[in-house]
Amino acid sequence: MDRKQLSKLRALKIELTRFMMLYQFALDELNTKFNILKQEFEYIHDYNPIENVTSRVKSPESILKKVHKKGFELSLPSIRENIQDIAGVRITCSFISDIYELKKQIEGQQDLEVVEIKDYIANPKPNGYQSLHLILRVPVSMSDRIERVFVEVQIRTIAMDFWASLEHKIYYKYNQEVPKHLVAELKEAAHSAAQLDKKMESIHMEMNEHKEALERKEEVQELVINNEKFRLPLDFLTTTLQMKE
Ligand code: 0O2
Repeated sequence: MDRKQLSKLRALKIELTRFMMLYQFALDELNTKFNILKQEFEYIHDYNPIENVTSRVKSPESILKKVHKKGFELSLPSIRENIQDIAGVRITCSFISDIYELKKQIEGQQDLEVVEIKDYIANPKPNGYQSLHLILRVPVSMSDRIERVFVEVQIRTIAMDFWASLEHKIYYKYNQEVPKHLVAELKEAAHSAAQLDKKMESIHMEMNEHKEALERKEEVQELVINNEKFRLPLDFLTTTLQMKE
């Protein structure tokens, strides 16, 4: 290899590294955002809808595989535009309602652009796969410009995640040709996971209602003044008793 070719290769390596770095920066931005959301929500509502967050940048091999599979042009601009899950975040929540609460919070972030939403919870895939996918454009501030980078965010319950990771392992173990009986069993398992999610959600809601009722009860105090019974909020009593004459 002559010097000219070598320096061309070096330039290509730098370009590719910079390309991949952008996706890691976008993930860093999002991870910070989710961390803030998590802590703020916990502080205000004494509750946290996010159980766990993981992220990854797709390997160059997987990117190339996808480019060939989908028949896209093999160039950086084409990859940047067409492969929208090079950077991926996976979030698990305890309850389905948490997933939609989180979606609302993401949509409310001024600097994030929600490009596409795929709701595989409302419309599960034929194999039973359930998850909420958001394709976002995340602004990344570089020294000389702002890049808007695609990131795929998958939000699902712990039960959905349990199912998806086993299904993924089976799919690869059988080299994508899963025996029919396993396909059927997986579908049944997906149904059971969905039932479990529904049950947990209803228990969670009942617990919340009970908690709210308890709080309401605690807030009201009965007071007898001149043989007359008053039911007064605790707040009112506290502030009244603290009033100076
Ligand atoms: P990996 O290794 O997780 O990144 P496409 O992205 O074009 O192949 P589509 O329809 O555009 O497919 O996107 P979709 O359906 O939103 O799926 C993208 C990702 O969702 C997949 O990425 C998986 O991570 C996950 N996913 C989708 N369907 C299934 C499924 O049936 N089972 C499991 N376990 N995961 C699924 P990758 O690139 O395929 O894989």
